[in-house]
Amino acid sequence: MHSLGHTRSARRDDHLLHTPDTFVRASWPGMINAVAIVHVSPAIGAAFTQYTAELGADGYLPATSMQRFVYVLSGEAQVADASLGAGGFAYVPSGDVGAVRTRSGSRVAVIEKPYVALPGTSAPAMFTGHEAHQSPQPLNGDADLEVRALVPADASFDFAVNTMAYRPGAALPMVEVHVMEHGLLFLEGGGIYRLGDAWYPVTEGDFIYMAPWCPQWFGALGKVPAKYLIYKDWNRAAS
Ligand code: UGY
Ligand code: MN
Repeated sequence: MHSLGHTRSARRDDHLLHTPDTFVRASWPGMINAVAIVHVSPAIGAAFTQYTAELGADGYLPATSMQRFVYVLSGEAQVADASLGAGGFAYVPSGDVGAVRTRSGSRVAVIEKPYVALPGTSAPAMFTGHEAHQSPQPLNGDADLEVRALVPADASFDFAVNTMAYRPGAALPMVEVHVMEHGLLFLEGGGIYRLGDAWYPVTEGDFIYMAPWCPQWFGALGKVPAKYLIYKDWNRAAS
């Protein structure tokens, strides 16, 4: 049905809510049977890029010169010699073999960022994993809010990617205001997200960008758990 000009998408100085009804798909040079929805990039002032790539049969997303994190949302995908199903993920360092291939089709969340070296440590190597195999940690002792770290707690990494799962009724214990920026993709369920001075109903498929110091809070609503994938810059001094 026609939207009659209405959408939940909203762009403010310190945040962006990007809902599926407003997604615009484009194919870039080098992509084969694939399109991307860019959710956030340096064009909005972010220090990273995040997009959803939708690959059809025999689809292909070329490698990039930046470090890349790939999370499979659905279907199957290959990164280097690793085969990933839904919930699988891969980290590929800068300038490495980060192309994504699929035989039968796949939807993948992709995060890219120029690597910031840390003197005394060497850049991380490629690794893969599966979200379900990462051990859940309660946030501040709250068993209703589980965090799974998908990137190792190792200072050589300059970003973190976590999933956060909220049982119905669970909420962040405080309004956070911090220097790190976030890219957030809703995987399941929904609730109310506070961003800046606005409160938004949010649900599966929505994307949120939070700029540095964007006030943020979330409470899960409904009968099923809410889960999101969240990126933040990490392990480097603010400068
Ligand atoms: O890691 C975080 O900063 C996380 N707690 N933020 C969020 O969920 N909005
Ligand atoms: Mn936060």
